Amino acid sequence: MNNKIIFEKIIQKKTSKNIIYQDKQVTAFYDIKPQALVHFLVIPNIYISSLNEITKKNKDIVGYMMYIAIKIAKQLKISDSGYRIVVNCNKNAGQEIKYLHIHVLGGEKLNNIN
Ligand code: IU
Repeated sequence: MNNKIIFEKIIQKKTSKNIIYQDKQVTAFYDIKPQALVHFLVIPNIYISSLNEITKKNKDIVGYMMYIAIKIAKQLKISDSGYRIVVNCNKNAGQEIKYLHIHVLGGEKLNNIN
């Protein structure tokens, strides 16, 4: 099964029991291999392969994904202590899943990346 299909199955609630939030536009779920105490992903329900496929027409989904990511961070009570949002785009950034996703990491002190 390719990676795109795995994320589509998560949206259809056929594989993951880790869904945190879902509405008409986005789905959020806990990462299967967490890189921090709290690590979840937010994805659009409509397939977009990477940031490079964001256009004038579909750009609003990125803001909405961020909005939901922040809202969940607050609900999970990681917002006051702080969290990090990461979006990998293509191979130099290590994007493994060719389905646009926002990583949200927190719940503990994260290593500096810059
Ligand atoms: P990346 O930015 O494409 O490298 O991140 C992909 C993430 O998707 C990575 O952190 C995986 O652990 C995560 N993931 C998942 O949560 N559930 C899955 O079924 C698969 C990957 I495959």
